[in-house]
Amino acid sequence: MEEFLESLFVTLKAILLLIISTIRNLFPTGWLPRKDVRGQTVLVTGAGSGLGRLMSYEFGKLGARLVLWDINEEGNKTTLAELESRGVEAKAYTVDLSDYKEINRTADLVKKEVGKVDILINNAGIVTGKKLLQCPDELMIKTMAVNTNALFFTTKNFLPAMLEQNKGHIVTIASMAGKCGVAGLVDYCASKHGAVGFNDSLASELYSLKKDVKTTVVCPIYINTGMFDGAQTRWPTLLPIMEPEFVVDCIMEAVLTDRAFLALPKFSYIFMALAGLLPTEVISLYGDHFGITHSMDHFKGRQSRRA
Ligand SMILES: NC(=O)c1ccc[n+]([C@@H]2O[C@H](COP(=O)([O-])OP(=O)(O)OC[C@H]3O[C@@H](n4cnc5c(N)ncnc54)[C@H](O)[C@@H]3O)[C@@H](O)[C@H]2O)c1
Ligand SMILES: *[C@@H]1O[C@H](CO)[C@@H](O)[C@H](O)[C@H]1NC(C)=O
Ligand SMILES: *[C@@H]1O[C@H](CO)[C@@H](O)[C@H](O)[C@H]1NC(C)=O
Ligand SMILES: CC(=O)N[C@H]1CO[C@H](CO)[C@@H](O)[C@@H]1O
Repeated sequence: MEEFLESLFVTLKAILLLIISTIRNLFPTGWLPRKDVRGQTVLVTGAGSGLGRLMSYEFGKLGARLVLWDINEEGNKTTLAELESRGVEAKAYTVDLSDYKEINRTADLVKKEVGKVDILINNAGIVTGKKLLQCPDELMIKTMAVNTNALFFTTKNFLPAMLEQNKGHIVTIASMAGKCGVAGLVDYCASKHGAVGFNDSLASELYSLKKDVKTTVVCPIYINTGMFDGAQTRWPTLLPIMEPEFVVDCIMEAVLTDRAFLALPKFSYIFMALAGLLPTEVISLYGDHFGITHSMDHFKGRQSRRA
């Protein structure tokens, strides 16, 4: 009897949560209250370009203090100069995220010079864009180091203070490549699946610790930042190459409303639901049909720096 009642109670609670999260996922969420980040410290990796730079600007507008990490010194300077011209408090560090010792050294510097971090945004990422047999060993190892392993070490450094104050947020910019496989993206997909797995386990650990540290994982398809130049889909109306400003708006909304998972565009939710049900042959058929299988055939990658 006790077992039955307890299961019934959990099921009712589950149904309620399901309704809430469906509403959050499928409807515009502009009405949800957003958290206040004024005076909070936000660390963004890969802040010297693309999404990282735009997210830094957005957090700056909201009154946060920024810590910018990038391997690219020039990019770091541009983001920093722009923030400073807007009167935002910011500090930039040059760091190679593929070197975990360097992550530790830089994290120690940040703790000394800036203090604790309230929101950690693991955003930096790289892509090789070559098929398995053409992909140089060193580049594959580097992809895993930057896109997956770095998550361990940045988080290990900044999570303890969050746990201590029972408040904080770890954001992981993964990709839809963390939810499916694409020809020409072997190392990238493996690394982004790693990032998604990292998010899930971390969230589970935080849940079991009953700590109020939030996690958000973001899984977009192609974005027009330059990183994936040359990649294309067959029907851009259904699967568009998204503009970075749009993606960053959605990410800001997700982070500020403590949403655990964001997939972009919305069509991706349907894809994921179907992918969980359909056999591989059917998925491959549709992958071909929508041009996903060949989306990397004309990949050029970053040729020039763009915001
Ligand atoms: N552009 C897309 O189509 C797309 C799609 C889905 C997910 N994403 C993900 O979004 C994130 C941001 O991508 P973006 O499009 O803004 O790319 P981007 O190339 O514009 O920015 C990535 C930044 O990371 C930095 N970086 C690279 N290696 C580094 C290292 N070893 N150490 C420190 N910094 C390093 C780069 O210098 C660059 O400033 C990445 O994780 C990417 O995988 C991008
Ligand atoms: C890096 O820092 C983390 C967190 O403080 C620590 O657990 C880890 O042992 C450090 N690794 C190295 C090589 O210093
Ligand atoms: C990330 O973790 C949260 C919490 O467990 C989960 O709700 C979310 O679905 C996870 N994201 C992905 C992409 O699996
Ligand atoms: C060390 C490094 O490259 N980071 C630089 C980022 O830009 C600022 C401002 O120009 C420099 O002071 C940092 O040294």
